[in-house]
Amino acid sequence: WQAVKTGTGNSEYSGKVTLGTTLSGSTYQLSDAARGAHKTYNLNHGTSGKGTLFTDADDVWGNGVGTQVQTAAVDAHYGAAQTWDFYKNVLKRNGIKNNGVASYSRVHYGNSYVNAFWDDSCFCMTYGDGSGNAAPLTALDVAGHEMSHGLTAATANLNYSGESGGLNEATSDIFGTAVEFYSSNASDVGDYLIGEKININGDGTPLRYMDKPSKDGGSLDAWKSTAGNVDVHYSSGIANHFFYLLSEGSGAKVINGVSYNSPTSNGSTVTGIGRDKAIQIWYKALTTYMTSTTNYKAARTATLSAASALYGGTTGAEYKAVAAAWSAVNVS
Ligand code: ASN
Ligand code: ZN
Ligand code: CA
Repeated sequence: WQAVKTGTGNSEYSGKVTLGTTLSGSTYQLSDAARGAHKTYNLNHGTSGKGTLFTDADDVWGNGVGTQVQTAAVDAHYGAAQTWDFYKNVLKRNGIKNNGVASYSRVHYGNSYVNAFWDDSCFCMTYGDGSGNAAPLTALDVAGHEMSHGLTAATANLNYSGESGGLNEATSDIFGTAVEFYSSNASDVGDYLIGEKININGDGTPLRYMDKPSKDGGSLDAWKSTAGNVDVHYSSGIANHFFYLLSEGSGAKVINGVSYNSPTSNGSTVTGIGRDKAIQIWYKALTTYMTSTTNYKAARTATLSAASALYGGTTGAEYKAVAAAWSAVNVS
């Protein structure tokens, strides 16, 4: 027999969390019945197959240290749950495919693997242990980012190269960030930084910055004619910057203790409409107006159509803000 349970997790990045678990006989499993039965598996340093479903005797998981075997699983399982809840409660979407079916997560991929990824062929997320195995790539914004590659594949299916690839990457950064804000986790408060918890650069700096993407040394702040030729994790900067400007506006701002200073490429001043509306506009554009070949120019049109449909037509403040934010990143 099986029973739906709520376990306790000691995560590395999100403090003490509750986990959806299943009691099977006398053993607890990391299987979240309330969220499509999403499960988390241990690859135990392998690089193929599903691995082994995490089990536990007392339903208390991990010790908060990344090198402890269950801890990465706690963060990954929690991140998938928060993303599921964000889709359900904010996007009104029942899982990645809107059919109630969950993906699954695999942790401890390979050895000292400093990355995480979505694979559409297994419909699953995979996380490396990071350098020295102490900093698994399992933080909330990373989990939301990877799971949202599944969402993009199930909807607009933006090709993962050229400008559409940058839009694909930005969609994952936008929703990963939205998940971080949504979860209101006291140990991992919302910000417009990507990967600020995983110390991927070894010096405490984040992987990416949405207010001024070029701060990472490679990402584009604004569109230029060669945008389709740069790595998709750099051309994403244009849409990440658009999303920041649309949400928060240009110039200096402090949010949850983090200082931002977002420039515009055309000298304009952009006034934000708030993150909640910006999220709805991006989601409607992704699911209704974007296709696999959407480029930056078409993304402008798609988000304008979404703003018009959601918020009072082409004369509304939201429509005008979308136009202004794209113009501020040189997309016209
Ligand atoms: N973490 C990366 C991503 O999700 C992995 C990759 O580039 N394949 O985009
Ligand atoms: Zn990605
Ligand atoms: Ca973040």
